[in-house]
Parts: sequence; structure tokens; C-alpha cells
Amino acid sequence: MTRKRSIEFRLYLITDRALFPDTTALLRAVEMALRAGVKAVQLREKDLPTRPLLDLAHRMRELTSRFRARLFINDRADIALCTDADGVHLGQSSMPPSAVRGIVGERMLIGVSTHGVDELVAAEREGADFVTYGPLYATPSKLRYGAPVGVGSLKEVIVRTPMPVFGIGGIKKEMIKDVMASGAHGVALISGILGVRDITSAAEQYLNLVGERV
Ligand code: TZP
Repeated sequence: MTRKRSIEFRLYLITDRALFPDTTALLRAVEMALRAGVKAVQLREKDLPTRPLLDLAHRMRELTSRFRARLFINDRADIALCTDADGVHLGQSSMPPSAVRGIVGERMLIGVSTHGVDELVAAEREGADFVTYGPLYATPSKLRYGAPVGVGSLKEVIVRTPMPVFGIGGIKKEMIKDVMASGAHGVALISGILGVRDITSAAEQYLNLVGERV
């Protein structure tokens, strides 16, 4: 079942606090991206225990709200509800979208990480609002995310679903043209923005490349 919800953002910024000395530095970095006009952030800190994760989620909510940006919480519907986030982003070992929908209701968006056509079709059937698909390219952390599926595979799966699909994994500026030409709704990334020295400038460039207005 697909409930058509409009996903107005095309650049989906994902956090990784391992790139920073501490969470304050992470928040400062996300703020720079928000200043550039980024409108969707996923808090993805899978190894953070519940209390500090909740604290960080509150701070991220306060920050994203100031910039009228959407906040998604990776995996944790409970933390999304506690912090009044805009959505939950689920992995393949998270609770299924249909179960999470029962918890968070219709107001929240549900995104799902997918790595193959079967996962993508299942996410749609279970009521996801959008998916990420990848890793498309080799990323420095490729062992964590599996072998790259390639942009050809992205093209093949996109025609199988009406859901917005975000390409993910190893995406740098020079790849955006191919990813968008494959029919992707947008791109999701970490290091292309959070791993560079001038975060604001990088975010502005990605926003322009994906055609999201700044
Ligand atoms: N899922 C697949 S690849 C990936 C995730 C979370 C990491 C994306 O990070 P980067 O730095 O944009 O390659």
C-alpha cells in the first residue's frame, strides 16, 4: 500500500558524530548545513545509548525547528515521538514500517533503507513513504554498508515503485548528475557535506545540483 505523501526535500543529510570530536561539534556542523538551506536531517547515531541519544535528539529537534527543517530519527520510534520529530528512518533490522506506523500514526513520515529490489518492494507494501537505495558507489566505510549496487541498479528499481527513491552511498558532487538522471527523487549523504571543511558551501552546491531551491 502506498499513501502518497509529498516528500518536498531532495537533499537528505545524515549524521555521523564519528566525524567530530563531540556532539556539540556535530550540532554546529549540522547548523552550517541548515544555514545553507538543507531541509531534512536524519539523526543516525546507532551506537549511542538511549539517554544520550534522547538528549541529542532534543537538541537536534530544537536546531532543525529553528530552520524549519524536517528531523528524522533512525530506527527509534519512541525517540521520534518523545522529541516530536517529523519521521522515523528504518533499517532492514528495525521494526517493519507497518508496525512503526501503528506507533507513530499518520502524521509522521517513514523512510526505509533498502539495498535491493525485494527490500524496496517490501518497504512500499508495508507503508513506507520513501526509501534510500544503495550504497550506489564505494564509500570509505563501504564494509559497513555492503558492496556498491551501482547506478544502473538504481535505474532498474526506480521504475518498480511510485515511492520517492533517494540514492545513497559514496555520492560526491560529480555523481549527482547521473544519480538524478536515473530518476532518483534526491540524494542522501553524510561525508559529502559533513566530511568537508566548508560545510555551508558544500551544502549549497549539493542543493543546487539536486535542484532544491535555496
Ligand atoms: N547507507 C548506505 S551507504 C550509507 C548509509 C547510511 C553511508 C552514506 O555515507 P556517505 O559518506 O555519503 O557515503
